[in-house]
Amino acid sequence: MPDLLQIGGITDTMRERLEAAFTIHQTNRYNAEEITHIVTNGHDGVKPELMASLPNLKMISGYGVGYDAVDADEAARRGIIVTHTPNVLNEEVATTAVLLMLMCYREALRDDAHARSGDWEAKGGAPLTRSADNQTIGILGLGRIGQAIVDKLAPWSPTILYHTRTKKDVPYTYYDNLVAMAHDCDVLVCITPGGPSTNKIVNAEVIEALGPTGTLINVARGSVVDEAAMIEALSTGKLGWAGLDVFEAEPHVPPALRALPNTVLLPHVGSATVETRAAMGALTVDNLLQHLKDGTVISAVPECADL
Ligand code: A2R
Repeated sequence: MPDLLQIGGITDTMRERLEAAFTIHQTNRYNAEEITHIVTNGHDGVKPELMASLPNLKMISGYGVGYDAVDADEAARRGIIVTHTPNVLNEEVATTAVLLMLMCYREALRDDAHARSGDWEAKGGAPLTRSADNQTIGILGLGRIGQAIVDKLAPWSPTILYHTRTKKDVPYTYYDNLVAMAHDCDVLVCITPGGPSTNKIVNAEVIEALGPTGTLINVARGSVVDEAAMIEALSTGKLGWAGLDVFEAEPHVPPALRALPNTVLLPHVGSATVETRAAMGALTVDNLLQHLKDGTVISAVPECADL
């Protein structure tokens, strides 16, 4: 049986299906010459030195849509096919984005603490919050998930703005300038890929343009936002609220951020439901098994589409 290197965890269902077709090796014990396939995830990816050390690698199957932790250009150059799991997580990540936005607007954490602590009975009702209806929402990265977020927001009657590198054929207002869009919106939702082209694209200038009544939602990658600038702005009132599922050096969450009441912090759970993770696991394995069968895959990353 061909040899598969497993990086990070896999579910029991994935293991059962993979064991029927591959000999599975863990990262601490394998023969580099023998490895032809890798299964990994968006966080761990494949380190450049590891990829370079595997002369017979043919395919990398990633569990997750983001593949910034794999050098896909180098893989394509070597004829190694990289796959990911687009689409099957669109709705879940969109739900997470909407959840974070609603929790910021309606102060769900503060009010939960108010009810739970007994303060309601002892001190009276909670202060008013802000309505999430009729807001202007800027989407940074209007791809598969960005569009799902827009669709899921419809009941709150938003005005949608978006910023991408190329204008799309959509009925929303396009901004080629991110600072200008941040200035014009109430909520900025980050849902681009990670990697060098989006590194700290949400910088101090963008954050300050979003402003004291603005809300920053990040369900993309921690690298997309200048975290230090965001913390400074949230601490000094230059930015209103932040709802974050991703962090620059996750799982580390800076103590200064943890202490801020105007934030909602989630431990990178955008796609983390039983149903969606099962679908992602199935596609991750389907890609590997199809490659074994006929050399093709279901969902190659764009860099490897022509291999
Ligand atoms: O820039 P375009 O026209 O290629 O549009 C893509 C946009 N995008 C960017 N926007 C601004 N500046 C950039 N440097 C930049 N790079 C890419 O992000 C496109 O509208 C969107 C990505 O959409 P999809 O490729 O369909 O990705 P999907 O499935 O929505 O997932 C997005 C990311 C993943 O890579 C994970 O990191 C995260 O969501 O969970």
